[in-house]
Amino acid sequence: MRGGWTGKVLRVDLSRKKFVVQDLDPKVAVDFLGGRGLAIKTLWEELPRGIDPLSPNNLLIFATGPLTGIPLPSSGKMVIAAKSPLTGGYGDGNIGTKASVQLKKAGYDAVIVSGRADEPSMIVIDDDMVEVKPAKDLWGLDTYKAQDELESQYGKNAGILVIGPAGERLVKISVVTSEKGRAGGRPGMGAVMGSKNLKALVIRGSKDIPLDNPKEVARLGGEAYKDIKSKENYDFWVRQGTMFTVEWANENSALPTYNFSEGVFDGFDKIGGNAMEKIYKVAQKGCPNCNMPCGNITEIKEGPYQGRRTEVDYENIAMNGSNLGIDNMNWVMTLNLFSDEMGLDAISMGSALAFATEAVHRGILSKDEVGVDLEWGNAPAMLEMARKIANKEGFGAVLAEGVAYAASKLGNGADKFAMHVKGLETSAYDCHAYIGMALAYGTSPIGAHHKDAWFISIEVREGRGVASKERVEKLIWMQNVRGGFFESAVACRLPWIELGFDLEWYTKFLKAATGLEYTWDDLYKISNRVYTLIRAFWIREKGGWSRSLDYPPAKWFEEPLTKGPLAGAKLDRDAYDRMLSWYYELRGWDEKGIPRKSTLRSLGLEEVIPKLESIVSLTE
Ligand code: PTT
Ligand code: SF4
Repeated sequence: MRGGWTGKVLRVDLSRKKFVVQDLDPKVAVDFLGGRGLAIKTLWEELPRGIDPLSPNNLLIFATGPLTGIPLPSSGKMVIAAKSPLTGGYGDGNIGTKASVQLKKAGYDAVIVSGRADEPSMIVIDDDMVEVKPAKDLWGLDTYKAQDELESQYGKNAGILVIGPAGERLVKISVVTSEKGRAGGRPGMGAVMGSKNLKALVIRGSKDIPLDNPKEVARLGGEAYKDIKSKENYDFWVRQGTMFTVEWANENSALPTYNFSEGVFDGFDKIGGNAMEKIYKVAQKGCPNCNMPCGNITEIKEGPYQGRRTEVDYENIAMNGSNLGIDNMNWVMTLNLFSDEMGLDAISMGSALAFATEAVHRGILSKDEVGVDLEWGNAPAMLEMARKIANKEGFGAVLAEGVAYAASKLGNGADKFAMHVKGLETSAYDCHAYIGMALAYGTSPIGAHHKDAWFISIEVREGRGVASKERVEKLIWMQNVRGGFFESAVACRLPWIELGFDLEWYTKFLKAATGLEYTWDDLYKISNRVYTLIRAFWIREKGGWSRSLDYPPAKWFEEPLTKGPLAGAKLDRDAYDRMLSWYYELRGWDEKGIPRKSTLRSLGLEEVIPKLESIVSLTE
């Protein structure tokens, strides 16, 4: 390998406290790039079918890609992947952290963790020295305290990944965190880490990342950073980051409100980007190698966390603000900080709290049963309920399994307002009026996450309510760029999305780093390969497939918006079904959503055919 990749993968077996360094198969690198691609290839090949995701058999993968860590824009990201305990399918998340850069500098493209330590432990990687160390003193600490403790031992430049008490207790909506305010792995990656008795990874590297043409990387990097800074929207982006989306979503009737019952919220401006910037923001933070930092550090001015600082993003604020009927920003920030400290996914936590509140309103659940006065807007009660989730206490233990499980426990039609796809809670875009975004959630390869396709942006720009094949083609293009390319090359997608940084830069970056001349057609093929292999993994783990697994929540079809300019809007089932059929056709999957043999062959995945054929019948 000429550069970009280090060509090495570190394997750590926690059960035996042993590690081994393996070569990265160059063909896998070229055909799957890294990150999500490498993760799904590994999980498909190595994970025994049907394993319990919280058993030592699961593999927890921390994977970079050929662009990660090198001095090019926003390259400080990492993918964390495993079989998900929340969904039972493929799960991953993307985190911006020094750990990604340090890992490459230590000489590894990925760390693959197997087994389970017999006591709370951490993995310390110092270039070629790898140790599994006891971490009893860290166990039980929240993620902020654990981060502080590890920084004091290993220095501020060390890459640190930690779980909080939620991950330790195997709460299925828990994430892996870094640097107080970065979080990744929504589909329960924190619980997988907890199940391995692994509190933290500490990574320090001192090597040069191999590059095919270092001079060209430096030249391109210089130009690209300049280009990003010259973009029209740059200043506003750095001031507000993702937080401007609160106002934007409200204006477009997409701000999740009262458990996604409405798309507009009366108090939106109190929790929006403008209020954040003027009243609460005190500092700015970014991921490594990024010159458009979007981390908004804010200060909580009242309530139990008065004086504390927290990093806010749109998703967290919408899910724990309007979606819970809370318009007091101090309390929304409090919930945000709580989720970070505990290592709970802020999106799923907001969804679980909203689900329980709606269940109380519908008379399916009583306040006595939950032991908390759950009411829209009652922020202290929401915080109390969140505590119960993190501690798996009372009804909190049910919500800790995710809203799909909670709905199955409650029965009485609760599944109609459990806002998830495939078990992963929907992120913060109401889809009553956005059929394309609903399809993006429905077909996202990890469950209802916007990361693969923020399709609502196209619907707002080019018109709502269009259920055409062209739109589905665009959706697949978007998924391939975001969920295929960015998740596998592993770089932040926001320069492209938010500032219009041209995609053509990335083929140049790849050439300078790896020496390989990828075209965008090559990269789309890699994305198709990754998506199709992920689909094969789901089918294998679920023992079959049904179209219903690719459907958004029933509420959006059945209960129209009642407020705002789009009152009356709801999704149309026939139109959704048509779009889903086009989606399958364009991906080369059959009418049930199962990849065709011809597709598997054309993507170089023929070895998948016999395995899948032993589970479902495949069409040519
Ligand atoms: C991501 C999801 C998101 S997406 C947000 S806010 W967003 C939530 N953040 C959480 C958080 O914070 N704390 C917490 N306890 N839970 C949280 N859950 C939610 O997790 C994030 C940025 C953002 S901010 C986005 S859109 C972009 N996401 C990228 C992506 O997915 N891929 C990629 N190549 N580049 C991306 N760039 C942007 O990164 P998940 P981060 Mg996150 C505190 O992890 O599992 O992917 O879910 O990673 O470092 O915090 O950066 O409005
Ligand atoms: Fe990180 Fe934001 Fe920069 Fe992306 S734009 S690399 S999320 S700071």
